[in-house]
Amino acid sequence: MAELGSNSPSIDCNLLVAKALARAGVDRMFGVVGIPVTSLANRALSLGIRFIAFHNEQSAGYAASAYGYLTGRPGVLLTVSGPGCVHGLAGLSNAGVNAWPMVMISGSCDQKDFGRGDFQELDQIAAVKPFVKFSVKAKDISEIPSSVFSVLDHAGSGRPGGCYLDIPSDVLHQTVTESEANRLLDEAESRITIEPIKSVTYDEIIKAISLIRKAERPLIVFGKGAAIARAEDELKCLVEKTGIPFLPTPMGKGLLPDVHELAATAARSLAIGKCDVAIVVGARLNWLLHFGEPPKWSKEVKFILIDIDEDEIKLRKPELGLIGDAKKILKMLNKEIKDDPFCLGRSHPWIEAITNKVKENVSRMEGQLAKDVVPFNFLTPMRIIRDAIIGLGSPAPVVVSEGANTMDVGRSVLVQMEPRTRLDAGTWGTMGVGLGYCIAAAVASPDRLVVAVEGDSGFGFSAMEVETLVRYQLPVVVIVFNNGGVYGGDRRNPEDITGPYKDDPAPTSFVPGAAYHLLIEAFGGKGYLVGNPDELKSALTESFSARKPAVINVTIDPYAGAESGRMQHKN
Ligand SMILES: Cc1ncc(C[n+]2csc(CCOP(=O)(O)OP(=O)(O)O)c2C)c(N)n1
Ligand SMILES: *[C@@H]1O[C@H](CO)[C@@H](O)[C@H](O)[C@H]1NC(C)=O
Ligand SMILES: CC(=O)N[C@H]1CO[C@H](CO)[C@@H](O)[C@@H]1O
Ligand SMILES: [Mg+2]
Repeated sequence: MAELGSNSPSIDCNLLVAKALARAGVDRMFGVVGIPVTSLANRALSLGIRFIAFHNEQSAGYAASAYGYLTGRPGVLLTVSGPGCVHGLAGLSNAGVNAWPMVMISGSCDQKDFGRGDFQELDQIAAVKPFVKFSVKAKDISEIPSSVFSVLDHAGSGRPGGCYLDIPSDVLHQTVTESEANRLLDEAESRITIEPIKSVTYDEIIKAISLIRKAERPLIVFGKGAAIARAEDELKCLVEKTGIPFLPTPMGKGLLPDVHELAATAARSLAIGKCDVAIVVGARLNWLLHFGEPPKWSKEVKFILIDIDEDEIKLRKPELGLIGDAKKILKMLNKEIKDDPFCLGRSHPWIEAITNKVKENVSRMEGQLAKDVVPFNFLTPMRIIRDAIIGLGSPAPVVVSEGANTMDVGRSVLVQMEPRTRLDAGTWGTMGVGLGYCIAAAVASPDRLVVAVEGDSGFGFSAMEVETLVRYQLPVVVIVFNNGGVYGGDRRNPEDITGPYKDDPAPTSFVPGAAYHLLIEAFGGKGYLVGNPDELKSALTESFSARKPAVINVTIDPYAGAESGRMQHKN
């Protein structure tokens, strides 16, 4: 409250939140405005924080999580109370499960009316609980600066994840004198809350090196934890010093170029099935890596796990766990290896086996890719897209991908040359991340084009955000693999379908021939409809050089793929 006679003018809480965010280094926000957060968005804008306004908090939340991943600093989502907060949980949970730094800020109902059925009333602190590392409610304007700094600190420290800040609408309406605001901001800024990251000991490094030296068939595996630690230079150094082949997880792709001579991606089954020591950097031994267990992995394999999270090490019980920042640990390893050089070399039987397998797989794949199949299967258009992307050179575009067949085929065919240039359905296999990720990537890396390769079902989850692309004129080209539904056409045996609704469309089917390219034209973007190689090539050439929002609707044979993509055993 501005005191009578005080010569310090007062500022409102919206401005104080914006000031705290700006001081803490926040430069972008994603969200949907409404009661009680519209002024907050405008205050942030006026302080130089770009506010990207979405249609749905779910997409905005996915954008905030990916922005956190791409920049290494928490992405911020702003939502209204009640349903806005609930929609935002999608992004918050996505941040948690992928270990990306993100903060959701939601307005909430008036504190004195809580429990009486106030407008958009929800116990938001309880709602976010399963999805966050840390949450705080600012019960008074004086708590704003410290709350803002602490949610951001928690989101980014240790294993990154989602955090939540709740600001009741009555607090948003409070004011404070400018001098008091500055005092609170200074105090919050000076309070260091980040817990120091543990560092590994020299003995642990020596133990790791001795395990690696004794290995006959070593393998380096890395994931998006290594990507967020920006460990690419250290990984390159380790791989090249030791001559050990490497296998990235889907989003680890690009930390080292896919075309590197020690890339074992095309010999994945052999590499994980036969390796005796696996150095796993910033990747969890979860379902994506078959839990590190037989039959995919050998019974004898010894894991050296490098992870920021002690709990991850406790859970997996590796031969050796190195807890800490991947970049720092790899630096230490590389330093000791330098004084003690060893390198497998190309004629080492393990390297030869991997290299031969890679050649075999690649030439089989290239044989299939070389054919022009029309109506399109998945491979022909994917090859054309791959070549168009390679043709762009550096800086490479960010590739966003979701879908079942479309994402699986894209992961094998598209080539990643630079770190953090692939965003896909991630640890949860989440559909609906597409447009949010596109927008985050365009905003995080303005020099890069963004190319999304999406199944028609995957695309549909967030398709309305094509308007957001047009509104902000973002350089995003969305390519929709249109096979008429989830996994494509109706594959059911007609005899199995009975009952009063047997004539309904299959649960996997969408309207055949959906004109997705017209969707973006409704907002003034550019749409293309393509059904053969020449049409696709010309649409890619034109849209890649225009660097304007576009949707390319690619007609795919509805029976080209497989149900559940590569996860049929689980469906
Ligand atoms: C949030 C969410 N809902 C549902 C699913 C189940 N699901 C897996 S893939 C998929 C869509 C596959 O169809 P499409 O994107 O068209 O890819 P296609 O196989 O046809 O190329 C769905 C709905 C999911 N993974 N995530
Ligand atoms: C062949 O290569 C692709 C990627 O290029 C990979 O996904 C697949 O697992 C490889 N096959 C084997 C048997 O390793
Ligand atoms: C409007 C239009 O021509 N839509 C096409 C989009 O893709 C579908 C399905 O693959 C085609 O059948 C349609 O003709
Ligand atoms: Mg589909």
